[in-house]
Amino acid sequence: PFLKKLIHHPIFRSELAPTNFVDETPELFDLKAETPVVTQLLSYIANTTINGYPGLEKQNPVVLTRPVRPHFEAQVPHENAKQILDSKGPDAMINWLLKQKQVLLTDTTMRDAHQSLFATRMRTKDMVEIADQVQKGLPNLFSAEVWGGATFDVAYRFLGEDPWVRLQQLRAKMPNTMLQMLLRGSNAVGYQNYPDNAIDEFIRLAAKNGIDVFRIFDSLNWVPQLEESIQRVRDNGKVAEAAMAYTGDILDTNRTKYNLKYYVDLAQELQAAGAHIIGIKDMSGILKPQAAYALISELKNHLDVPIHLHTHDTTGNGIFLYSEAIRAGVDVVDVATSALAGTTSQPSMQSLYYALSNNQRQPDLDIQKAEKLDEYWAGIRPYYEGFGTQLNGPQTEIYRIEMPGGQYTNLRQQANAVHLGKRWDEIKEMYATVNQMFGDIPKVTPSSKVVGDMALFMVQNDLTPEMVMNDKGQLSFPESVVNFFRGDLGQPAGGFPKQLQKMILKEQAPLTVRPGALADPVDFDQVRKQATKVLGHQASDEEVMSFIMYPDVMTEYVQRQNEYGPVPLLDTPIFFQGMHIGQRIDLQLGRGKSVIIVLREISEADEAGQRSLFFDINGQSEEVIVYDVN
Ligand code: 3PY
Ligand code: ZN
Repeated sequence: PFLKKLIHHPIFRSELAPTNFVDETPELFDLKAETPVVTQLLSYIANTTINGYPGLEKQNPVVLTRPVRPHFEAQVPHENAKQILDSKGPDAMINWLLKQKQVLLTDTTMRDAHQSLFATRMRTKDMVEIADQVQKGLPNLFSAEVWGGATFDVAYRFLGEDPWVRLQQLRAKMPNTMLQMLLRGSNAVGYQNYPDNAIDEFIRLAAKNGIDVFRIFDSLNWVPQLEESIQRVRDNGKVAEAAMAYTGDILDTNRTKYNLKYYVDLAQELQAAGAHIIGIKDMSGILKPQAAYALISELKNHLDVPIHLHTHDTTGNGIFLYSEAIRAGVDVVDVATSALAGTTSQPSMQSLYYALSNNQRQPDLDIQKAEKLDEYWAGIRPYYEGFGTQLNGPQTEIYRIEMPGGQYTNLRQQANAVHLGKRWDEIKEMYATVNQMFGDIPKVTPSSKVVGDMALFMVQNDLTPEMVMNDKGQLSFPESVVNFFRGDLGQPAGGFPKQLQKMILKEQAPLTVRPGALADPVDFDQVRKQATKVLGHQASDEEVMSFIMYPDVMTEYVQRQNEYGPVPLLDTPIFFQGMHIGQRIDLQLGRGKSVIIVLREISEADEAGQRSLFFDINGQSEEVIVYDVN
């Protein structure tokens, strides 16, 4: 503790410590005065107060009060999807689902909604505080999508949180609801292919920590990339939902690559590969209502398994689309609570409920409870305003541009970062052009990133498709583009455009087989050794897995954690903004331990750019020194 106290002492940390600092600083020996955890958190708060949160425009902290949580009576145990899955297994649950007259709902509020509305920044604390009430208020949900996709790396990278802990906490609060995740097939929750033994271990751990339903997709709809995951999910006794990424327009007779037959054949292959459910993943919101009716009717005719439809409301027709899909017999649809619904997110749960009034498929939802829960989410939303999409309404050009809801904000941020914000309209058009150059591919993580990177690259360098095609080896293409053409993401339907592939790969030979089949298996023991060294304790299986997928992100995460302590304990406004002078917070450290922190004063910056922040910690004053980087 002495050493920890020493290295966290602000003066010692600021490198201004005189050589006799230890002798001259008796409070270092007063180990009871404060815990190192409080010192670490103070250092985080002080730094954020002065320097802001990366990626957020710095503004004076605004006081955002915590929204009131509704309080529902405990539910009597009753039959729902989770109860049947746990008591009788996946096949019985699927049979039950097929017999339901009502359409069932997946609530995406804690995953895709915030991924698509505010760059995946929702913090675990804001989820865990309401999770038990979500379960009590919405006991008939098919599932709650709470994990996977971009949430995994964003938790470590930007929120200083462990995504495994998020899953464990939600599982504990929602034992009677099926928890669902988005799994990128052989890319797991990363952006590249992993060896099969890594995928197997990832699925084992996700299942062990609480995932019931795995929605698995491949960004090129290449079935060999999905087979391993489907099988492993089955082996773990969980539900394998194989999703087809929807692209094109099945009713457009001028665009036949992705026609009705393409999807019916694909769905049948996935069913044969062991999928319990077929998902339709309309990640961009381009599935039109009549096309949905045709597609789902046809799938219902050809499949024995239920169909789960996912869309984004980017183009503004979400509820109409669902209405047609429900008329055609879709079994489950994805919705988000109203406060986090619409535009790039999913359609509103509450709106859909009313859209189906007097319809025999109206979901069994207690609308008043759903509306009460929504008040909580409406109170949470302003915490994340700074990460928003700046979209005020439907974007119908997306029907043509086919950009996923989750990518829209990200690519825009990327464009801003390279000073191309003003050329955003051009970038969107280029996105559609690049898709055609690449042979018309489904665009979803990570193939969407490849198309986005190329579009940015072309706009940035003022390139036309002709200039690219006539290149004499001068252009150095983005790495993701080269990897894609090498076959690192797998094989697209109809193959790669050969001439472009040759030009981009230059002398390299492309893969024609599944990358995972060639990759050396991961050596878990070796990764455990490295992870243990970085962590300073014996790495758990979950930590080993995270190091396999994100070695650099993990190393930085551990460093920040050592510096700033358990930042997930801080309320969200404090986490993103720091404190304002006079503010008082009651920090709950767990096990009934709480600390009252008051920020009294902030000094002007001295010549070295340092500012002192004067806090009261449970009535004792404490000074923290921070460099003002502004
Ligand atoms: C993800 O892979 O994160 C997605 O949400 C794809 O739509
Ligand atoms: Zn989505």
